[in-house]
This record gives sequence, C-alpha cells and structure tokens, in this order.
Amino acid sequence: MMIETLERSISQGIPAPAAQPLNLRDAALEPIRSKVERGERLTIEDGRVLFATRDIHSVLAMADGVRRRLHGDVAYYNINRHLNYSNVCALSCKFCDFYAKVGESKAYTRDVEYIRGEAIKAVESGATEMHIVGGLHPQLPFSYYTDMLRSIRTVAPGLHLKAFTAVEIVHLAKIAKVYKGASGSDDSAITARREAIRYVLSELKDAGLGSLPGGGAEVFDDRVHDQAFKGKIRSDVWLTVHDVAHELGLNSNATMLYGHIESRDDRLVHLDMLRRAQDHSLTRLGYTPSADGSVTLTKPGTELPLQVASKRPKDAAPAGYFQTLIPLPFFPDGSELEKLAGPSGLENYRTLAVARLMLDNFPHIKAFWIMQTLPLAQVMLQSGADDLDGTVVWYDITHVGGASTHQEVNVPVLHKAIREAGFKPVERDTLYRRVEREGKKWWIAGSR
Ligand code: V47
Repeated sequence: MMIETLERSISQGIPAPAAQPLNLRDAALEPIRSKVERGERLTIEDGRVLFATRDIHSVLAMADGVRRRLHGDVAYYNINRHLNYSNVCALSCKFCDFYAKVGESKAYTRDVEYIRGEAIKAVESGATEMHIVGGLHPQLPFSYYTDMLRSIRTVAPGLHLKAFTAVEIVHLAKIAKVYKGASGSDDSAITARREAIRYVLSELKDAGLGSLPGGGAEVFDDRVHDQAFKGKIRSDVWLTVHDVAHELGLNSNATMLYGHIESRDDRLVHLDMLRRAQDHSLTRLGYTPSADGSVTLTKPGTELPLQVASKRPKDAAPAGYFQTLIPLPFFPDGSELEKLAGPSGLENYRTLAVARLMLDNFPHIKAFWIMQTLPLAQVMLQSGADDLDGTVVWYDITHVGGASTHQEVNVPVLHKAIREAGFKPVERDTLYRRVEREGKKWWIAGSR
C-alpha cells in the first residue's frame, strides 16, 4: 500500500520543497549569497570560494535558487538521436577513446544512404532533433557534409540538425580550401579566419544546419590544451566559430570537459570566457549591457533570450546565442589518461552548481544523463540543471560503466526521473521551444 502511494505520488509529481531561507554554514558564502539574490555577476574569486567551501549544500541550494528563478518548476528533455558519421580522426587527443585511424578495425564512416536511413528512423520514432558529429576525417570532401545535410532534409524536413563542433567547422574550412592565410594571430589571419568560417557555416546553413552543438570546447587553457588535446583548435578559434554562428543567426551550445588535468581555476576561467562571449551575443540580440559590458539574465524579471528573439522584427539582423552549458565529467577508461581517476560525485554536483552560478547569462544548464548517469542527473535538477538532454538511442563517444553504444531512455523513464526530482517534465525542441504532440506527430506549442 505504501509502495503504491509512493509510486502514485512519483508519477503525479511530488512538488519539490519550496526554497527555504538558507542557513549558511560558511560565513565566506554570505557576500556571494547577497550577489546571487540580487542577480549580480560573480567574480572568479567568488567562484574560488564556491569551489573551496565545505558547505557544499549551500552552493547547491544557491544554484537551485537561480535555476528556479529562470525556469520555475519545469525541467526539459527532448526526443532526439545522436549520430556519429565517422570515428576516423586526424587527431589523437589523449582524453578521447572515440577516435580511430584509417584502416583500423574499429574505424567506420557512414555513407549518405545509411545516414538518410537513420534520419527516416528518427522521424518515425517522433524525434525532433538529430545531433550529428564525427572525427576530423582526413579524406572526405566538403561535399560529403553538405550532401549529408541535404539528403536528411529531403526525407526529414522537420528534423532539427544540430551538427558539427567548432573544430569540425575549421576542418571543413580547410578541406573546402578556404582556410588559406587563416591560421596565424595577426589581424589579416583573424579576418581571413572569420571569412573562412562564415563561408563554411553559410554553406552548411543553406544545406540544412539548424544549430551547433557545444562539443570540443574542452577547457580553454593553453597549458591543458597543449598537454591533452594539442592539434585541436584553441579557445580563440572555438569562440570565433560560435560568434560567427551567432552572427548568422544560428544558436549554439557550449561544453566544459572537467576532472582530468585541468585545475578548478581553469574551469572558472573557462566559464568566464564563455559568459563574456555571451555578453557580446546577447547585446547583438538586443539586450542593453551594463557599463562593464555584462548582460545578466538572473536579475529578477529579466526576459530569456528565446522571448527576446521571438519579439524581434522580421527584418532585424540575425542574432544567435549560447543556449546551454553542458558540463562533461571526464571518463578515463580506454583513453591515454586512463591512470587518472576522473571527477567524484561531489565534484560533479559542485561543478554543475558553480557553472549555474557563474554563467549568469546562459539560459540553460544541461545535466547530460549519458555522462552524468540518470541518478546523478536527477539530483542535478535540484542543484542548477534544468535539462537532461534526450532519448539519445545511439552514443559512441563515452560508454560509462561499460555501457554499449546503444544508450537509450524512453520518455516515461525521463518523465519519472524528472517528477521524482520534483519538477514538471516539458518536452522541448532544440531551441527550447515547448513541443506538443500526439504520438509521433509533434508541433511547437502555440504554432497552430
Ligand atoms: O567534445 C570526449 C567529450 C564531447 C570524453 O551540444 C569526453 O547539446 C568525457 O559535446 N570523457 C562530445 N567526455 C559531447 C558533446 C555534447 C553532448 C551532449 C549534448 C551536447 C549539446 C553536446 O564529449 C567532446 C568531448 O569534450 N568527450 N571524450 C571522455 N573520455
């Protein structure tokens, strides 16, 4: 009987406890609490305090307060498919267990026919999004990528294509032979780089690209970069790709890979660089920045970018923005950094909460259940995250706890996880618009 009652209350949703006045156990958190309540930007020094305090519960509770201010009692998920078109990669990043070299037995490259078949299956299952990424393939021509998007669009015109990380975009600029003179740090190289990136993104957008995923950011620190992912683009180029995407009206996401050889300070610098880039994009969207150039969304009553974007005149210049940060805990298994332990559970919670508190201008923080695991992701919904990602189905980049490439949750499981955490599950599309559906048929709420 008690179990039945429990099951019933979980399926109907137990309201999460209302925010309680916080009894801080560490006085060093007091000035930070005041800033958070007023929606003021935290400094890197504040971030250090949040990482150092033993009062982790207050850190999680403050992040929960911000998350509730922005999203109330709603938690998002989507119905999506991840597709890796190839694992062949010219790079050999130490943290990565995904890449293969041409000729290796584990190497694969999907042809356009295969990808089209996956898109049809995705539509038949009711998915709204396909998340497409791969390695830096040394031989595929630029036309492979545009053909891939066009052929998906032909069979699945309503499927949002979130595709290609920033490092892939730069690789495509190289194989499209538009990257000449774009590699240095002088002004002419910087201009050439923006033009090359703009060319590639415009071609891809024309072929059906809907937004950029957040992958490949890793940690924006040159020392860590050179030790763990040398050969990948550095932070300045990663940020340029996303800025040009925003200029073209494409939204994008950002990731932060943590728990390997970076320090907590490196994470804070990473978050600070992202929020400064977002200041710029939100100003272009129409927000008025403060005197120091900052734009925060956490001041009570501030409209979220989705609402601001929906009110812009039809003929306004395009303006995209970062939608979400996805903190990615490092999984050492199978990588060259296998001797490292990876982050602990507490470090995962704390990092996500600190990200919510520092990134005052990112509307969303995603607890990617594939890497965080669903049990941890549920608690993260109560400590800063408002989104779990989606049903996924196939995922080949990490195999947490020995998982196979088939990593799938169905909608009832996501609903139950969200309700059990005290929130209302809301299906979203890639751009965080609410989705309504009848079975496999879906539409954006309010669009009909
Ligand atoms: O860029 C690679 C990371 C990322 C490991 O935009 C690893 O909505 C942990 O970017 N341990 C790909 N992480 C995943 C990604 C992503 C996922 C979900 C949603 C979105 C989004 C983006 O995975 C890579 C890299 O940073 N990664 N190896 C590893 N051993």
